[in-house]
Amino acid sequence: MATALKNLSEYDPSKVPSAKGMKFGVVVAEWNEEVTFALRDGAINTLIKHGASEENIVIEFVPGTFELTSGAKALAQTRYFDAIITIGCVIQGETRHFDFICNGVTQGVTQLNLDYDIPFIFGVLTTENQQQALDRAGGKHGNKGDEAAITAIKMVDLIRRAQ
Ligand code: DLZ
Repeated sequence: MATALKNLSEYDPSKVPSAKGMKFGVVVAEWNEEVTFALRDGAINTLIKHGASEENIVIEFVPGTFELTSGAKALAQTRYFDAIITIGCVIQGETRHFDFICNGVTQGVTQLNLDYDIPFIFGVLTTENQQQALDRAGGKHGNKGDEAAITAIKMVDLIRRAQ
């Protein structure tokens, strides 16, 4: 379903396992911080709402979405976290930078999911303009940070059950 038709903050709480005791790394891009900080807040509030404790959530910042891969990798190498959430926002401009950054972070996060035995969650908005991003950062389409947090909890639970 296209996000224009979906509210990113709507989910069935009965299908969300407890996040008690889970440890999360959250890597946040500083580019478009009006959007990414709102995504970060959504993710953290949702993790806590489902039982994670504040001391088990570590937040780190990177300059832009392109750096999310190396930031997430640095956190993964500590072997401390059960999941790492990447948060960024790429707004389509007039240059091809948009495609390069989107391709780079998508491939980077995908590769991390293959290289490590923890999930890396893609909390990255890729939009045509800032309004579309704000609509998905706590606006009329909900908050992609909430969706990223729920995905992280579900993936940690799945991996634990599969072991
Ligand atoms: C350079 C750039 C541009 C044009 N646009 C964005 C953007 O919309 N969102 C974002 O997170 N970062 C952007 N960046 C910065 C790159 O992600 C990166 O930080 C720089 O290219 C340095 O590697």
